[in-house]
Amino acid sequence: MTTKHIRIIGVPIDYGADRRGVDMGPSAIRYAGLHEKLRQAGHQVLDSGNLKVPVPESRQMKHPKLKFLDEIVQVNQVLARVVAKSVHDGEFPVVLGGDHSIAMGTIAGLLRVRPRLGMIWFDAHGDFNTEETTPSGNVHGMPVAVAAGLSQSALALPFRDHFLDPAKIVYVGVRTLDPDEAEALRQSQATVFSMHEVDRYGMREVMARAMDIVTQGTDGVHLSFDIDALDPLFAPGSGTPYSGGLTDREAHLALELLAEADILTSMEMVEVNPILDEHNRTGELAANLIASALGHRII
Ligand code: B3U
Ligand code: MN
Ligand code: MN
Repeated sequence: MTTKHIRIIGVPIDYGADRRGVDMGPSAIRYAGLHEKLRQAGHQVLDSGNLKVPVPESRQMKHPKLKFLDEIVQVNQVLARVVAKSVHDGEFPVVLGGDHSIAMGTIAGLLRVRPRLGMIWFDAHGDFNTEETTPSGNVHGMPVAVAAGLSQSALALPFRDHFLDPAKIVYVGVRTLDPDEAEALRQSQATVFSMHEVDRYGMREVMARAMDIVTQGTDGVHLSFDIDALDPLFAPGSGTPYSGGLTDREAHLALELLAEADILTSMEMVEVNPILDEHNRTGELAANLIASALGHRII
């Protein structure tokens, strides 16, 4: 794979999720040796540290249908600027979450430089709810709907200058959707490779089809990886575990195939929760998966 100038950006935020803990994700992934692994894979690595995020205990939750709206929008506006600058400078941003609400800022920043972006979204969930369909009010269940222009709320206001074309979005590993969220996804042009397709066709075929879609008429490919795409057996440190997920081997293969094709231009790793983890097992898995996506091979 081509040598990349990787820019690591930590976003220690957990306002988008119901459980505390994913704010410690960036530390857990760095502690697992991310920098060394990426340097071993032949890349240059620079780290911007973490964005400033206020502590939840110092804030009051105001909007029950969009919990911590103001804080989330504020952090994502900064993130969008940092990501856009990184891409503009020719770097490959690796954003470490944090909960999945940070994808709003990451994608908004990417779209400023790559308006025809394609995206692969690994997740147990669809994250395609809006303020109308959300059962929880948790914003980490909404970032794809915001990016695709479906949200009409204050959450989407700052990110309305560019939208991600739903036809350029591919999901992998989905296995739970809320009823209205599923209907919205059916109505959209996004492609969903649920666990059914992974089981039926195998990861190699699913990734071949996914890569075909996200490289058609696009000017970059973003990988957004929610660690709960993996089965909780392999990734216990995740706030919203759902059984029947990917094995560690399937996940590594998927990311190695992406590395081999060398089509990625940015990535993010989210929802690692060290409080629920076992001796940073999930943090290490997350670091190893990032390394796989960026060309790390044992031989
Ligand atoms: N769809 C549910 C659950 C959920 C979405 N993303 C996560 N959980 N991590 C919701 O709350 O929107
Ligand atoms: Mn998610
Ligand atoms: Mn998820």
